[in-house]
Amino acid sequence: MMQEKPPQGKAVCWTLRLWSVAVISMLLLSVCFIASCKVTYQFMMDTPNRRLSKLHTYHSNLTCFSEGTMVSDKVWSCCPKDWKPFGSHCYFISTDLEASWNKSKEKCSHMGAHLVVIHSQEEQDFITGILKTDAGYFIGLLDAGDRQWQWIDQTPYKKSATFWHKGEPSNDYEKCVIINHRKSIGWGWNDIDCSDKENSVCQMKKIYL
Ligand code: MMA
Repeated sequence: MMQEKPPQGKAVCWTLRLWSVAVISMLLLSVCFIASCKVTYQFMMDTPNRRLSKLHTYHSNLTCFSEGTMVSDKVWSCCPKDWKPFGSHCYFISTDLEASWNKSKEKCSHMGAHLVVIHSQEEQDFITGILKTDAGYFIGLLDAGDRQWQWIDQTPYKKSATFWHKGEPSNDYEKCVIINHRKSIGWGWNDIDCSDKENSVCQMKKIYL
């Protein structure tokens, strides 16, 4: 006659099973944790390099600057040769061929950049400091319809950080924006026809090494 296992044996069996599940779960979690650390590390190490090699297809020369005052927090930031560094960005004044807003936008993106986006008085002053007073320069600001101004990089348009000339924006059909200099008034923005041919300013993030 078969003898039934004592209930104690059953309990031991269940405890063993539970422990196995716990250990396997812990092992799986550890593997996931190590894998995610590895992916994060590779992403952090790789991002500047990937950007660098992508930018290398447009720009054969970079100029790098050492930033930071302490030896411990010194980093190198780079801009393509002939681009001007300011804050965390590089700027390029495109004057070779005056072009429509769309063409100007394309020219910037062919250099891994976008039309300039201006968010502060300091940035506005830096940019106007490197422009000629007798020309107009497209910036990355566009009327998306009904005078809804939109920056090309999708950052919010803040009215408090705009530099319109007095009386501008002026005409509903003028949907693109230039920076220009008005005699005895100074620098400011003017909305114009997007098909007008103008110079432009491109901007990209600095490359940190
Ligand atoms: C031009 C054109 C407009 C601007 C006015 C200002 C005549 O139109 O640049 O965009 O508002 O000048 O006088």
